[in-house]
Amino acid sequence: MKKLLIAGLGLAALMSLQPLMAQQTSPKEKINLMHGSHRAGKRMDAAMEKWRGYGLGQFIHWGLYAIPGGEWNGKPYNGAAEWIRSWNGIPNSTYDSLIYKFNPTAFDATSWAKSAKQMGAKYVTFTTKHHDGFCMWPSKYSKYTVANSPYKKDIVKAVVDAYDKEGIDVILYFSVMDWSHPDWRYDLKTKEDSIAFERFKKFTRNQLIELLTNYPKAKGLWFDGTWDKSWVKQAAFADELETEMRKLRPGLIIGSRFRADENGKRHFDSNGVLMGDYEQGWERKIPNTIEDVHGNDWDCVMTVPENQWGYNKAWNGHIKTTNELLEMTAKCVSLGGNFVLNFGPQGDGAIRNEELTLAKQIGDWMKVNQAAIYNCGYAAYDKQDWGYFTKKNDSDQIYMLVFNVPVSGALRVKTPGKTTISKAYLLANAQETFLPEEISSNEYFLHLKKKDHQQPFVIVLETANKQDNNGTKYEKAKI
Ligand code: 2OX
Repeated sequence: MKKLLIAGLGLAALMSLQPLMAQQTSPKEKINLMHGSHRAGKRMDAAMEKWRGYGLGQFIHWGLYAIPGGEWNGKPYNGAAEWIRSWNGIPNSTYDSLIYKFNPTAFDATSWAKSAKQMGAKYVTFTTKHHDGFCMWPSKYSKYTVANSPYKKDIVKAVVDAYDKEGIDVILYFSVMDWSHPDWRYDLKTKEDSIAFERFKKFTRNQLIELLTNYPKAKGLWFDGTWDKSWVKQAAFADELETEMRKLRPGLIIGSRFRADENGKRHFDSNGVLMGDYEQGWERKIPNTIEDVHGNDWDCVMTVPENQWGYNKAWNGHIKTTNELLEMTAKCVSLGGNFVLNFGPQGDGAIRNEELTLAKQIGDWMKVNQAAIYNCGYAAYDKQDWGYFTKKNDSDQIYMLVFNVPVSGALRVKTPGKTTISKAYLLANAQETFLPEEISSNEYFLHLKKKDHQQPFVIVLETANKQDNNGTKYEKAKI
């Protein structure tokens, strides 16, 4: 009997080891996960199709940190302006008393939304609560909110309503990490930490349900501050909360930064499958090839200076130009992603002139060339040095976004498979056509008449399917 029991235990132990051993010998073997990804492949519902077609978005970082604007008592803080509370040069309570100075007399959500619309942004991601914990809406779960500032009014509501009115979708940014909450922990080392963090989890859940309930027009949530061990350990809780939020708001869009699986894997679960609706790892960086995005949806969030999200008076170092930002937009769309440009409004609520000018210039280009950005994605044409190809979703229309004109004035195009070019013309002026010179099988030159261009431009390619012919004049060399 005892022997049998031991043998049984041995077998059970062996069986419980099996998945691990299987994984070691064959990494493709799927592990059973309780809190991994809930889906394989892209979401294909209307809300996500719309998100996929946005192309260009706006990010706004606005909170108490905009008041000091990257300096304290005349001393510059060298980190990102929105991180100034973490600087040991300022006591936390001194920073938190900025709430009494929050009275943005120049704040006008409608003028922000009009500027975003003019730029061509199809969505905005707005900081409802950054790491400092200050809530831009009158949360009933916190005293550290706009309601207790001299301004008093609900900023999130003003932003959601104004952007919605302009036809721009709103995504709510929410930092799980909350420096001002007494129950926030970076890790759970003691029993007290765990008890405090249980309260913090309830608070986080309450705030998220509150946001989704108060602002039903918001299309999604953009999570941040989810990298600390304390939160990474909450796989079951976060999974349940995600399910609850999705039930409350069908179609809700959540990125890959919200939760970890039970092994602490973030963004991609232990089987390498994306968690959430799109990959949220492209912060201030852009993928180089289509392989880098693993067939997933994604967006790239980008700052104008190197790493400043909240308002910083001193924009040091390289400031990205309009053409650079347009090129980033083109590159992102060509690899199936959206490009989201960050704005950091001032403490008084006005957007700085440099940003307004960028928005205007991007918008001027978008007005002429938007067809190559909206509802476009990966074209599956070989990348060429002159720029980027995009393809209209659910159509064969191809766009060539030209950023670098070669000295020869000849733009190389390699068409895939049986595709031929039937028509090529300038998007800005359809009368300006190109006669493609066929230089090889599936390979063409488009010869530009003009080589000096101040701005990137777009050429539209209409394509057709090649008839099967027997043999070709372009024989490959036998080697
Ligand atoms: C970077 C290194 C270590 C710990 C945290 C960061 N971090 C935090 N980087 N970016 C952030 C926040 N995400 C951006 C979208 C901003 O909100 C920035 O403050």
